[in-house]
Amino acid sequence: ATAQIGVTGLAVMGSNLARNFARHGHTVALHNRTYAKTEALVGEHGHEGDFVPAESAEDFVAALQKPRRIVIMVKAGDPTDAVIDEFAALLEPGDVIIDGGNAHFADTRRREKALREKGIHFVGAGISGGEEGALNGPAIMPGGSEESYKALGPLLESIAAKAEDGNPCCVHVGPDGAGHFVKMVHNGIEYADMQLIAEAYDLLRNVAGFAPARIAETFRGWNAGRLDSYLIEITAEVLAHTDAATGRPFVDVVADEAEQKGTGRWTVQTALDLGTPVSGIAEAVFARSVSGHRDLREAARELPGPRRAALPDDEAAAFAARVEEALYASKVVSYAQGWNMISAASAEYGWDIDLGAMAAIWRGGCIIRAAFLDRIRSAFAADPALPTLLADKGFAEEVGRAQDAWRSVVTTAVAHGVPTPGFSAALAYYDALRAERLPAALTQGQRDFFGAHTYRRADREGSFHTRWSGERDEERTA
Ligand code: NBP
Repeated sequence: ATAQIGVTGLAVMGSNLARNFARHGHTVALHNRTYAKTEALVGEHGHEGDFVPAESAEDFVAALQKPRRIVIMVKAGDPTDAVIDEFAALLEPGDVIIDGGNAHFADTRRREKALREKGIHFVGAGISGGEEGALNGPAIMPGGSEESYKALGPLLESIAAKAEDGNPCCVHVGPDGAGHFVKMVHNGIEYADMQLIAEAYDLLRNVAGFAPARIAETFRGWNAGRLDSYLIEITAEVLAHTDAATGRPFVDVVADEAEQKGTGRWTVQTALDLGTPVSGIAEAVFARSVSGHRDLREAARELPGPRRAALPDDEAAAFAARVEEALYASKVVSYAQGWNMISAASAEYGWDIDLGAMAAIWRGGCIIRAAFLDRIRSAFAADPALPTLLADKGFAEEVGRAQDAWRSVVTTAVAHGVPTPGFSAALAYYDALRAERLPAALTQGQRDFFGAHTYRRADREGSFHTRWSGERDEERTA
């Protein structure tokens, strides 16, 4: 046995990860259900490093040094279960199975428990960065036991992206499903980021009246400042692109119906179960969903509303600067919500996740990589128990300074009939957190009225009910 690691499932992600391991000097055993893919990989890229192609699962396992480390990169869901079962039968206690696919964290918890009973370590590893990241350095979020990380950490860290300070974008997140959980929230935050950027574009197009090429320039400018990030950078590229067939801006020839593969939806479903408000992510998921309802949009096309008229040129540039502030403030809110969700899950499942470390490993390799994440890392370094990012002194000051512009942008959007669910929901969350009193008191009164659900009083302890249908006197119920 010569291989330090094995990869099974050699579609685009698995092939690229295998090549990444090999390029870093590891001997990599290769396996795929359809052997032709294994042969093709060795044929095309065999010169990049030491590969041990195996036709059968048995040969693959035999090629691996102990403890055996097998990365599974097959389709999420049933195929992953089938492949786990196939290999678990061939492994010994102490061996490690890594699922690098996009599994739901609840599946990872189930699989980890089943394999732990056999003495096999199961590591659900979130891998972000797409095909390019898999080959040149992804952000890696492995869950599982401490012991499994000892056997695996150095290998994963060697192929992970490196942040600007040289540290690998890979850290042991926590037990069982913790890795896939944070990967899911990463994707949810990615949805929110993309929605906020889309709203900024819509405002620059339909309120400021900028053409796509000018918006691309605006985003390039923003990318040199505090919004510096992969997503802003590629936004400028997409907006600057011209469709070869028509000569029109590319963004104008693409159907305006956004699709999704499901991790945003999982994030929102899970947030509902955990009781953590991630309104930025939810609005982003719903905005994609609204865009896809061609039937509803056709039926409502003629409804009255303001005509979209561009601002005069001298006002447009000042408006664009305010959009940058609104985008930044809304982004801080959606990250605050995402971190709040990770913190809640960590407490719920006993994962003990280092919140600052998540920001540190997302600085490189992954889709939400951004200079901004270093600020989040420092915020948690200064106060590991920070209840919300909005309470960090630096973020509080910045968002405070942006809030006039933020309110003005949302007001302008409403007046012009441009939908900004992300900007608006973020502002509503900010105002809800800072409110001295919320109308939730009235909600409690209504609940007590129709359902005797009781309420607590602000001025004394206990649970109370008002006899609404009688004398309206109050009784203490607990
Ligand atoms: P796919 O998700 O398209 O899966 C194709 C692979 O699964 C092939 O190797 C195929 O083998 C194998 N497979 C299937 Br399908 N059913 C199988 C079964 N019953 N038994 C054994 N093997 C089976 O590949 P991918 O796009 O490379 O993604 C791999 C994983 O990584 C997925 O979970 C995906 O969600 C995740 N991911 C993808 C990206 C991305 O950017 N694409 C990013 C991050 C994570 P065959 O060759 O014999 O058909």
